[in-house]
Amino acid sequence: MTATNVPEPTGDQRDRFLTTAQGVRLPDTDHSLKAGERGPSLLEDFHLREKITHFDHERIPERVVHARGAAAHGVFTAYGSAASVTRAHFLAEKGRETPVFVRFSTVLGSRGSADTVRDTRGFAVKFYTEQGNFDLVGNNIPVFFIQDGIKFPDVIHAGKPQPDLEIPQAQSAHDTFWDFVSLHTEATHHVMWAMSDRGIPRSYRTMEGFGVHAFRLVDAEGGTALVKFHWKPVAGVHSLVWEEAQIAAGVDPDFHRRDLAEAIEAGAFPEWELGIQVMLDDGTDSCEGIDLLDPTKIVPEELVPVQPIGRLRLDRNPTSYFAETEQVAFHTGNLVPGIEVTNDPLMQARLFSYLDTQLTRLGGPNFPQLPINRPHCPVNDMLRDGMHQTVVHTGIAPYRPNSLDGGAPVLAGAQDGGYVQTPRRIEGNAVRANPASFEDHFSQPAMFYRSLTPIERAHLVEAFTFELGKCCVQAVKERELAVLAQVDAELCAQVADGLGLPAPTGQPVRAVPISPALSQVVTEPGPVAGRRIGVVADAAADLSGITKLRKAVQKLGAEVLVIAPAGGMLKHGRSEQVVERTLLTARSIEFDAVLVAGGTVPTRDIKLVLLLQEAFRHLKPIGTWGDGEILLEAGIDLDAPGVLVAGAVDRAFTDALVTALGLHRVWDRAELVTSSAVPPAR
Ligand code: HDE
Repeated sequence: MTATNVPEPTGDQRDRFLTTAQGVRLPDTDHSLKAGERGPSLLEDFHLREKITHFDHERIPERVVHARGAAAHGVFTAYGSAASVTRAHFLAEKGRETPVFVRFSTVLGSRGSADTVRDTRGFAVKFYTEQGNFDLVGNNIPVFFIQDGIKFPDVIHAGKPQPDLEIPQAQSAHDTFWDFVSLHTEATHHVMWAMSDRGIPRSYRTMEGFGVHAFRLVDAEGGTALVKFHWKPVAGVHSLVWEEAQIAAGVDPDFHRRDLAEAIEAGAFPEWELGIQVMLDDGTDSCEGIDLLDPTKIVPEELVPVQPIGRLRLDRNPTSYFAETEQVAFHTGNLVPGIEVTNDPLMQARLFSYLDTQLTRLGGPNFPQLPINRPHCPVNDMLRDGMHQTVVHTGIAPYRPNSLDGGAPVLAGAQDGGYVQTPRRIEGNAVRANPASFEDHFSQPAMFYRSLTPIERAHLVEAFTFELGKCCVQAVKERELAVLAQVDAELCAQVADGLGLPAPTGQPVRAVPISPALSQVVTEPGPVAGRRIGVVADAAADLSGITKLRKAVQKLGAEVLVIAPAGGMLKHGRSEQVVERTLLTARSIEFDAVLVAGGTVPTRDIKLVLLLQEAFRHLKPIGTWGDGEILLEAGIDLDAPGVLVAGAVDRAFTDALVTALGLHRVWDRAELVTSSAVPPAR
């Protein structure tokens, strides 16, 4: 019951009677009230007017950035290892479980845009802690385009579709974006990440997340440390290849959204470890010469290791996209005792923006009362009235001090869990200026490029060449080449080659330390939980072999999906298989590996050829048991790396498959299929 003593609406569409919003039961919702069967509609039809009026206002403004998103509920469990640096209960208390809601997003596209475009991804986590909500509103890229929040409208206006025709949608491959970033060279580091494989993640489940800014953590004794937050996916860090991303944008624009929901549905709960890099808070706001207030810089993990402090698990899909994923309102200013901000000028502007944006997006100041935004601890503010106020407050003195409500509510000092800011000395002249330490825009981009493996560098070169190749203004291309010439001569030369332009000579960064943690290519196989293996079969195929394979990989959390020429069931002897996909409904992008079941009758069906050839080009494990004839027919070289051929589904076959899946891609095949030259290893 609420304070007005009426039942809370259940919102359950399965309740028995259809009613109006006023609770009046309805006998008919299919015909408007008319003056006679063939007559005009009557204005007095309150049901018609209510239904249409509400429909007219069903949409709310989409987010100005990060409009396209997908979310899930979960739980965060603290390891307790953060107790030495923070008094925040949800991080410090070993084993404490905190409910969370996590929303992933792209930045540039509209709400209906495709998931797999090349872009930065948002990674926003709302922790409903017992001390109030803490929001870690991060990205999958650890640096940002700008050093000062006042430039945010500029970079976003440049990246969004161009204002004359509103194209291209959800793309940075156009003149205005490259015009801006080539002039605004502090963007270079972020651009390098976006052009790398990080710009096209395989799945939200295989993305790292970063808090980007340095935060100040405060321990129980008031001691402080500067930290950077990292989310490390348990499934490993993996990306799509560019052609897959492009195919998915057309074939399945919901690729990431579907993947997240289906993994949770299947019980393969996505998990991340939360880690922190802990740096001394010695008054310099820097670490080994790296300015911690500059959000275009990282602190290499080799310099300051990431220490794990807890684990996030997503285990429940939203039940209402609108009520939860759309209405959730993150705010960088949602902080709890033990977590404070720094002077990073990007972070400072964000502290204003996130509250402000909700006023128009969610229609007024009471959005924290929406169920998805409500803290899971008692709230007793003195905020009153406003549009969509849903709390019926009691008491008569919403002010302090008061005597009429007995002086309540009282204030909480630090000992009572109050958010008491650590005193921080701030002085200086009011200036519009950056510190000199913000001026180096090229060393870390060079470190990033040179820390990648040859195939990752080839992908990055191809991405730059693609994006600049989509620009029409010659001067823009030339200016970006001049920027790349300041980073790395090889990178600049290769992109210039692809564009058919001369490579300018700049002053490329000389020696930089390499950070192997920046590469995604793994040499040891990782977990395969949540991976999908497509198995092509027909009625003549060895169906019991499929069952064997399924049993072997299911133990590890991977899934087998049977693909056949037509839907229904496959039957062979006493074996049966349900057809989960047909050659018409399946596309290679859905699978991490594609196999052909032994005995399947060779066919030249172009859809099968395409399926196998795409999987081959996208460096996925491919295989068959039996004579391999069907792969040969599709033009697959049986001796190429990552092509598994065996007599039957046995232990050696499934082991080889699991190892190949665990390495994510058959990198050794890259040289056979990549369109741009793979630069030599350094
Ligand atoms: Fe955001 N950002 N941002 N941002 N941001 C928004 O807030 C903004 C920045 C990030 O799933 C908006 O509620 C400014 C950095 C994510 O709901 C808005 C600046 C990082 C999300 C906004 C930044 C982010 C947002 C749009 C520069 C990574 C999606 C709707 C000072 C660390 C959250 C909304 C969700 C959303 C403003 C820079 C991440 C307009 C002014 C840096 C993940 O308030």
